[in-house]
Amino acid sequence: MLRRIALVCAAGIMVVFILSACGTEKANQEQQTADVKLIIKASDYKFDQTEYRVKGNQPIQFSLESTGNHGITIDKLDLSLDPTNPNQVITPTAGTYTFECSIACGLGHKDMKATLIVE
Ligand SMILES: [Cu+2]
Repeated sequence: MLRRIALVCAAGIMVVFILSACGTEKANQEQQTADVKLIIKASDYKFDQTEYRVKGNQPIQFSLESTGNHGITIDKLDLSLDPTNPNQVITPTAGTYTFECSIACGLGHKDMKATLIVE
């Protein structure tokens, strides 16, 4: 009887290990890097540029360097950055994408806007 309980426990522990291994793999995929990088700096209450330009149709690593709690979301590009997930690699298609801070960060929040131009 005791042996059976030990076996069931061991099986349960194995399942937990396998599940956590899957989670780690997913997290690693989100931490991709690319040769071409675009760093967007955010602070209270602005981005460091009003306009960012990149050449499209290549993998680009977008990095958010944020002083304070600010984020960027561009739905059309599936891009979503915030202080807990500051890096993402995407291959953007040409276009002009306006974005604003995606986190309600304070009084100047509504002024935090910029444009990404993908050539
Ligand atoms: Cu904000």
